[in-house]
Amino acid sequence: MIDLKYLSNRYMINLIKFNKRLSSEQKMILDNTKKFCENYLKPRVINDYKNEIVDRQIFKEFGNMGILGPKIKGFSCLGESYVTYGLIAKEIESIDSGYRSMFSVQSSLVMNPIDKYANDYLKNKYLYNLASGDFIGCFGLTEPDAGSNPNDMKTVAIKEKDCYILNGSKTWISNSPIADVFIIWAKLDGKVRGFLLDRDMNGITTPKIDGKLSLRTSVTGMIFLDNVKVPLQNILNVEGLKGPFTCLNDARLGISFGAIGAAENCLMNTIDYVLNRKQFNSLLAEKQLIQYKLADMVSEYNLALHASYSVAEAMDENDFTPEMISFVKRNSCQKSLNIARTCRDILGGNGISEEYNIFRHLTNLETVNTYEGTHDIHSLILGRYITGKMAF
Ligand code: TGC
Ligand code: FAD
Repeated sequence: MIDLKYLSNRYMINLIKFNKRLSSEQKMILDNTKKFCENYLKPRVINDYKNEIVDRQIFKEFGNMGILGPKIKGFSCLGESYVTYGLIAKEIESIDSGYRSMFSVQSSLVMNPIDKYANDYLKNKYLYNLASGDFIGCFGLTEPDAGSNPNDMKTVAIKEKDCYILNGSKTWISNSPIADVFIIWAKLDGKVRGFLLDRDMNGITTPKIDGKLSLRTSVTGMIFLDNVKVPLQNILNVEGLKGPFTCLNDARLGISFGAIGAAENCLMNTIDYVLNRKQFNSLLAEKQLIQYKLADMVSEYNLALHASYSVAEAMDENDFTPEMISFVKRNSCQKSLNIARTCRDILGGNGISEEYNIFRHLTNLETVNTYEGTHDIHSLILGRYITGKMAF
């Protein structure tokens, strides 16, 4: 019997339901993901966040469920659609954005470029172990002096007779301190190229970035590359910025669903709260101002979810443009941040307590709004699409 609870919540926040459009296979995957999130991630999240605990076992559990690299065909992966990928991300991020980061970096930014651009030897060597969660991967694009403009990267690769030599540094890299596999973007003869590095190679150091007040369940670090010798076969078969950006297209779609998951959790907790909290002799749920805010938030939640769903469908049909993805990444992050802020306000003092989860989602969403292209960078991508003029 298929449990459809993941789409029909206790409170009626899903105004337009799309469960009829999902296959029974998709419903089963999502139902299992929801159960895993409730039973495994939810009980640990407050402690993980408070103490910045990042547990490799979480990757293994994702692997046991079979959800890592869900778009990839073969290599023990699901071979599922973008819609399924997005809905899995939404479920995970309804618990915490950091857990979704672990899932999406591994899936979209590490397994995906290996599947798309690596040779068979590398695919066989790494994809099974990444799918099972035995290996953890990271994606090194951002540098200390090249964030929004990765084309300005300083990391270089030089070709020698029997290897490439890589030098440079990357910063703000999810998973880098615990990674076994590194997808590194570097310039070779002035052109951006991707390289697969292994923890065993000499010259790689990956210090953790301390003092993060957001995304504390996911570890972030730097990567220093000091004359790292990389075998010739470890170069990816793609040239230019379209290499990293074709991977980022998938990851940004995941974020557009994930952020809505965080907003959904804030909304559910807030509705629960106003149905129990009395002020001035009646429930907060009976106040017109509260209902007005709920109506606004539920509208934005539904609009964002359906826009993301439509873009995922377009990607499944291979009939999309990157601007569609910028539109939903930007919209979902901004609207979810606004929802989290309003929910925090509705809970009054309790809104800042860890017990209600909302403040944690709010601080996480500040990161989600920034990484994989900031809100304003996506505005400029859309502005270029609308006017044909570059304003970067
Ligand atoms: P531009 O001239 O626009 O493009 C250069 C080449 O790249 C191609 N391209 C794309 N291809 C596919 N999909 C996309 N979305 C693409 N965007 C660009 C383009 O077609 C062109 O190809 P070709 O063959 O003609 O050379 O490049 P630009 O230098 O003007 O860049 C513009 C800009 C600002 C849009 C770009 O730099 C950008 O998006 N910057 C944002 C940086 C960013 O998103 N960084 C992400 C780092 S990774 C990360 O944050 C992971 S967090 C993960 C987690 O923990 O969950
Ligand atoms: P900057 O580029 O310096 O931007 C600062 C501000 O200036 C922003 O508001 C931006 O919108 C604005 N701005 C920039 N250019 C313009 C312009 N032309 N016009 C107007 N305004 C502009 N990167 C990876 O490669 N891999 C990862 O795994 C990864 N994980 C991350 C995890 C976390 C927790 C965080 C916080 C970041 C992560 N990043 C990762 C890096 C992330 O992608 C960058 O932080 C992001 O792209 C922005 O770059 P920046 O921080 O250098 O900001």
